[in-house]
Amino acid sequence: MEVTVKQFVKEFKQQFQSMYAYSYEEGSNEQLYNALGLLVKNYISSYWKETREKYIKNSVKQVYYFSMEFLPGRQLRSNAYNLGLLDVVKEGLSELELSFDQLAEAEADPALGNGGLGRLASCFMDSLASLGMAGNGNGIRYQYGLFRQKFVDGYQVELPENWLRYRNVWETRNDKSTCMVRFGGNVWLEENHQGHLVPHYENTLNVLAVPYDTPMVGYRNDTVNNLRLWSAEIPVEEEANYHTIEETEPIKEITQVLYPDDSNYEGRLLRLKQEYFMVSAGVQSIIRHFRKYNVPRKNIPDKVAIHINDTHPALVVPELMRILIDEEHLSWEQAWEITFKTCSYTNHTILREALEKWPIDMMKELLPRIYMIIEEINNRFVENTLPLYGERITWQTAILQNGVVNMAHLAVIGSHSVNGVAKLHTDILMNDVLKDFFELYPERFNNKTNGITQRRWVHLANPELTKLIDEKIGENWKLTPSELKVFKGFEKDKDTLNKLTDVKLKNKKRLADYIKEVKGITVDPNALFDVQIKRLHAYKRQHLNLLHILHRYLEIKADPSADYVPRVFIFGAKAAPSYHYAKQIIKVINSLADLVNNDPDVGDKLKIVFFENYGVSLAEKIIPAADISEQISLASMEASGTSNMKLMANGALTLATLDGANIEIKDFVGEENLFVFGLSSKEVYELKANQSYQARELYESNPKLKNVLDALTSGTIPNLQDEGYALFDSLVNFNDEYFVLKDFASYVEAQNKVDDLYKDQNEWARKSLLNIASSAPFSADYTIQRYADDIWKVRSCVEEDEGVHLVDE
Ligand code: AZC
Repeated sequence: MEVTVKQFVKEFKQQFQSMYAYSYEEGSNEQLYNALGLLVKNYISSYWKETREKYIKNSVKQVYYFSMEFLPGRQLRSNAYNLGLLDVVKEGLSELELSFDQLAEAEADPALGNGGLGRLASCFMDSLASLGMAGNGNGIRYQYGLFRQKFVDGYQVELPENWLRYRNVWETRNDKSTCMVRFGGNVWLEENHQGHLVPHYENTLNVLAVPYDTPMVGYRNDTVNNLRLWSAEIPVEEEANYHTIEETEPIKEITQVLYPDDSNYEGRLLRLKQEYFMVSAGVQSIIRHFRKYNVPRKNIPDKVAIHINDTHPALVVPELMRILIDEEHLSWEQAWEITFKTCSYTNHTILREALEKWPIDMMKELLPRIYMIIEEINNRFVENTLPLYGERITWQTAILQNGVVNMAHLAVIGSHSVNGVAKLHTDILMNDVLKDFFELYPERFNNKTNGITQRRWVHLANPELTKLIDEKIGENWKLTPSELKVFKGFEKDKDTLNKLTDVKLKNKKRLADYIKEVKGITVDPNALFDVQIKRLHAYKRQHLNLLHILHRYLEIKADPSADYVPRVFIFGAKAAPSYHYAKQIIKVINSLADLVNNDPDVGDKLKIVFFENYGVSLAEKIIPAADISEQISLASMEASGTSNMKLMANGALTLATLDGANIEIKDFVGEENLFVFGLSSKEVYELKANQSYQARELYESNPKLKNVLDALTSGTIPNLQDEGYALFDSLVNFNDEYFVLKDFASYVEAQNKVDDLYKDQNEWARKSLLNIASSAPFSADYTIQRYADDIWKVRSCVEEDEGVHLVDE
């Protein structure tokens, strides 16, 4: 978009003054940021309006991505960038002696998700808009995001994340588009005069769903899509029925916090309420919008695709059925045909505890009409399946099983497409987790390997690298990511390799300064920066990393004068508040950090930095500075991973098990350009099947390993209560569920190879360059193109010469 610096400066001053009634020179960073954000939003608004009108005018098919989580990150920089205004804004502000970077830091980072799943949803929103496709997000406007993590004496403490404190300039409250969502009460069906069975409700809890819309700005293509987040309120006409603040709680709490405590019944009930609230409001507003198209209802699947992001929004299936039958008066068969063709589902995990199951009694009480519909879907499914496939398969795939509603089964049965998020993961779904369904519906299953938006994760997070690539191969790769492979041609070019090393060093210096500022730890930017950033979970094996660090520490202590490649181990990870073991791992790493970072024998040879409150903004600081990307989950457990892709795109070398998308990383960059170790998923399956694994035997037979494990309980690590014992017990006495000890030796061996390579900086830079140049297939633009072609059947609405242009992969 065209805005001159002069015009920007003038408009910014006016904007500030109109908001705060004094001059910008007196503004705080938060105020200046708010003014700037609103001004940028003003620039966006005309495109936002035009995009919406264009979609309606051309009767364009819309995708609705239903997700309980979105992790958009800060939006000022990326919005200005995608609009093509970033340089103008920076220049304008510097004329006013203001720093863009400083103002940008004042933006709250909306933590409306737990991790990979929510961030993927946001990368997808960016790609949908950048490809010019009509893609809408649908989710919840949690008043408090995921807890803010602090460490107190090395222990994780959770504080509320009040991200809306200073207002949110990007959102628009849209009172015109509210919906009513009903819970509980009694429902019965009665025939009306046209002979339709219609439901009657009494004593329901009625909740007003208020949408807050946020623009999703496409990259230089004038497209602005919508992310709609719902907030729960008391319906105005019912306000008089509420007499005390306490009475309003059941409504307000629905959108108060992300993932309320699910360790008790009340918490789980609230979660189910949230799911239905978001689903019902979303589906109602889709149907309302669909009417604008003036086409028959049977054509809904030609104009609407609803995507179910993990099982959390799976109630879309019965809710769409409810609306089509109860409100639109279609027959069951007509409604089912529409629903099934409209919905598609992505599975993001094989962890049993994450595959949602709701007690039938709870569902019946909270959502009586929805439960009736689920029961009918189940009955019809059983009726059709039993004669063809027999008892075993039918009962294993039924939706209602042993007193629970199996949400994955509901999602699969109600969707025309089911996908996993990396090749291995999809294979595991087909051959293990959902194998009976694969027998019933092989044609529904497909793989869509995850992706990331290079715009946020490379262009913006790593401007120096971006500049270097531009200098060498031109700027086409920004619009056509596959062009990045041209960069491979520079693998032997001394000048490029030196510059690449320089870029990395600069990024590491910046991170080192930040580490000093927030952690008070001095690290040497020339040391190897080894990064593991992701949720803390036993299957991701941060404790394998921990054991290796402890092993290193013991070696240094035994021989401080030997030649070591200096390393900084960097962690970022939140543990679920009720996940005790994960919190114990955090404590042990923090205590080990205290020991190592203050030991004069160790000095720069080894440092440990565990950042507090890992999230999108912190990731943007860490990733450009990483040398090694730790992707060390037990093979078969990590569905895909996405930090692996971001780190690769920023030139980190991957140290990986053959799990999730690591396998595809290896395939793209070549085995010689990363470090692979550990059991394969096949070996993991075999070990589990024949139950031959004896962790204690490994402990007793490998003296190095024994040494390390004993150090957990010997008092070597200061300031522990029972956390060292807890780790020891789980690994040795409770037979090490995630085969940490089994993979230890090959992990250490791989880590030694990492050191050897780092000594040859030229060779390191060459491999780093090859990783960058091979990362284009992980552009979310390609991933979204595949979803669009294979699942949603939607196309770009912009001219071929505008914005992102995918020729091939
Ligand atoms: C994650 C998977 O664990 C991760 O491997 C994958 O890359 C990511 O989804 C995106 O597909 N799953 C979650 O984050 N799940 C939840 C409930 O947060």
